[in-house]
Amino acid sequence: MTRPAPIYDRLLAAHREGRPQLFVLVDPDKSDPSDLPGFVAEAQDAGVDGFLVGGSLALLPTFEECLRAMKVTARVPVVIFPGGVHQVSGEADAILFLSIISGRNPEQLIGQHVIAAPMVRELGLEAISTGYMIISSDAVTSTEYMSYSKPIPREKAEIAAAHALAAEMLGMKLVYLEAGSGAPQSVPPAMVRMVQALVDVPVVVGGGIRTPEAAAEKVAAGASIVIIGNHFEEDGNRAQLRAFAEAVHEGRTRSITEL
Ligand code: 1GP
Repeated sequence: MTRPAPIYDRLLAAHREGRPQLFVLVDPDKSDPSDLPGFVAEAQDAGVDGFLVGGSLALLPTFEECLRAMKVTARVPVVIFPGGVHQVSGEADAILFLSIISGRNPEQLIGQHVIAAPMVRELGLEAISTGYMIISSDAVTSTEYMSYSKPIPREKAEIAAAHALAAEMLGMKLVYLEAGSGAPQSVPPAMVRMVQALVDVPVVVGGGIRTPEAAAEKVAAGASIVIIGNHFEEDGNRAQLRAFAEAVHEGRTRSITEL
């Protein structure tokens, strides 16, 4: 039986229609739940297309509280970006069912998923199967350290492309290129370009993106969804939400040489 997948259908429609999306990552450890309804309203008014919620650690027991707070004002999808099975909740619209395919750690490839799957089904949560690849940066990121997963070297675009192809052949619905939260270097556009040229599923790119130009560069290279986390954790940067949304939405129409 095919289960309804409204959030994935929405992402896929945007991908097929050439409408790149900006998603903002909310880390519950760095967020005050009372601030979230206002932040969500501000971000979506600025053109943000959706939110991811999660993080590698859970220092505070506020995960579900954050989800509930976001749903007060959210008109766009609120999707769990799980750091582990402790971040499964029926309060979200969907969950990225992430398999860290760049690594060879069986727990991150299938083990945690076996534990989470019955819970996800019971909660009626839409699971979006995602081939998640960690791409090396200049620093060891939390994602890499916490997952015991080796990253793909950033200059080896063809290795990332082969992983993406395998993920699609295995039936995964998204391919996610992750430089790591706060990474000093984001995913190279040449890698995004090679990956998206090989697969039909939407390509998600995140980690270390700090300027509208960098976001537009990922889209011009073929990213369908760009994720920004750290940058908007500083209140002073929120005024840039609209500039980022516009850069992503218009990124396809620009040539990379203009950036
Ligand atoms: C999501 O981990 C990223 O893919 C977010 O990275 O916090 O560096 O934007 P930043």
